[in-house]
Amino acid sequence: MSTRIHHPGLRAKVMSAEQAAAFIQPGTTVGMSGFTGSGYPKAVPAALAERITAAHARGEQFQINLHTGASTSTEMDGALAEAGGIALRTPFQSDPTMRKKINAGEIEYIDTHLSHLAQTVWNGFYGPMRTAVIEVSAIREDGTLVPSSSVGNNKSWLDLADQVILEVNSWQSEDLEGMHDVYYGTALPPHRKPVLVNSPSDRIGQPYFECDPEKVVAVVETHGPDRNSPFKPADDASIAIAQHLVEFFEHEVAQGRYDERLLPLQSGVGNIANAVMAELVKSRFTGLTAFTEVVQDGMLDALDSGTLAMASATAFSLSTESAERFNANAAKYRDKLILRTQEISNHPELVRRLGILAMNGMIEADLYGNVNSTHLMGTKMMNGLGGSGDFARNAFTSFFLTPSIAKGGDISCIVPMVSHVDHTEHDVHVVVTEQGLADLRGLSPKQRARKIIDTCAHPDYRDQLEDYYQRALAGSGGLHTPHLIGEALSWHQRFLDTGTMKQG
Ligand code: 0RQ
Repeated sequence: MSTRIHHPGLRAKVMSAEQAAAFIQPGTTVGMSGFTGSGYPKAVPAALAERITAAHARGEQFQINLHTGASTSTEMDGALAEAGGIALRTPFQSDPTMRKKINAGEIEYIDTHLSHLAQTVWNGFYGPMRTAVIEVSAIREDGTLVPSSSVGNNKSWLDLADQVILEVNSWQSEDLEGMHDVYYGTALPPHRKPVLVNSPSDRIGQPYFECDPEKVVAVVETHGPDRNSPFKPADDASIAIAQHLVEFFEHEVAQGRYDERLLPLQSGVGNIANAVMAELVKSRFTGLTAFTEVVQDGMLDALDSGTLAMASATAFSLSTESAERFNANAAKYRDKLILRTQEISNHPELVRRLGILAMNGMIEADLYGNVNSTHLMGTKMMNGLGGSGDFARNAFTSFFLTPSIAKGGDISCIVPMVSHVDHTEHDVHVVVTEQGLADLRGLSPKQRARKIIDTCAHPDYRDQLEDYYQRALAGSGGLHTPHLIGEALSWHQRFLDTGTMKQG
């Protein structure tokens, strides 16, 4: 038995994943750990998926509603979706099987701001939470829990659930202990108090989760890695986008709007986010901070080089190589990393106070700067908006980043009208593609359109956009935000009909 379970009463509850999964009942709501592929339970979801499959084979109904922090992995979201075990999923996923089932109408999916989910569950909108299944890296003698590689919504799920299943994962570094900051000061209105984080490095909570040992029905020992997506070298478009950003940072420093250490950075997940950190490492900037959701490979590199002095987040999302590097050196990062609950890592009050530079990926933007982060051709869910909205609305500067084209050039990521809106023009300050950076601050809608066409659109689509815009100026009902309403979504329809947005 693992030496990581120090509480005798909880040690007595160690059992197999199959035995633990038997506590989960059909039709109930389960809160599991997991955020961008880290800190999700490694064994119980698979055992539950098997149990569900067996129940379905006997002709019995068995589905659960599943809440997490954010995305998990094939072993969890993938296995449960494959088994047909999910009725409702929230707040974020990025699993191919689950995505397929959501888009086939088989799973109800509620795409919600990541900082909002805990309070909506506390408020009862999702009904009672029967079970929490939470990965931790150790159980202390007094029954408090050392979180693992993500904190996410675990504090709320542990508090809210009637019964708790713990997975103790010995793959997670023991040196994670001390890195977390679990805040117990959140309350519902009218009892809310200011959240007193005045700098990304401020600690306001405690390093452990509280959990009544009486509520724990099972403890499962595991030794399994996080999702650890393979490292992809940055492509040319990502590098160009990152270079535009670093140039812009220099410009803002020269204007006196950012100081030499810029402002705390938030950066989304993926290739572009890694490329931005890589360009910053090459730049003259040093001693920066991050107040973000996720620590990716690029941030770890930036911490190593001194480009970043510290980072506050709620989770890791590392490649296999970087996860190994982190696990071998975790103690070294303890005073440079803080992992908080996602209510706090993404807190609008803190994003506004700290003056965050928020950089997020997108699917498409339109002429006026409205942004679609989630829906392909307006109807197919990709992942979810995740934390992008938590940050964009309150950021000091809100950047949205994308290559100017997708699918080998058959899709323009700059379109007349976005086919779904996640971030309105009011929350989008700067749009960046590999073609250039459009600073939209202080511009009217028509000035924004001019800037976006000239700066961000791919040359293959620039004339087509210009043609639409000129005809909208001539034929629009109103000239505040000119549009040809019957034609505004025709680019998407053309792609669906012919496989390309290009006019014949
Ligand atoms: O599909 O792989 O089938 O070709 O969309 O596109 O270029 O690989 O982009 O991995 O950077 O993801 C917005 C999805 C971008 C991501 C999004 C197709 C394209 C490809 C992916 P294929 P790329 P990325 C912090 C903040 C929301 C959550 C967020 C995201 C696939 O950034 O999920 O910001 N953001 N969280 O071909 C149709 C277009 C398209 C398109 C690209 N215009 N139309 N398809 N694609 N543009 C993290 C968290 O909150 C957890």
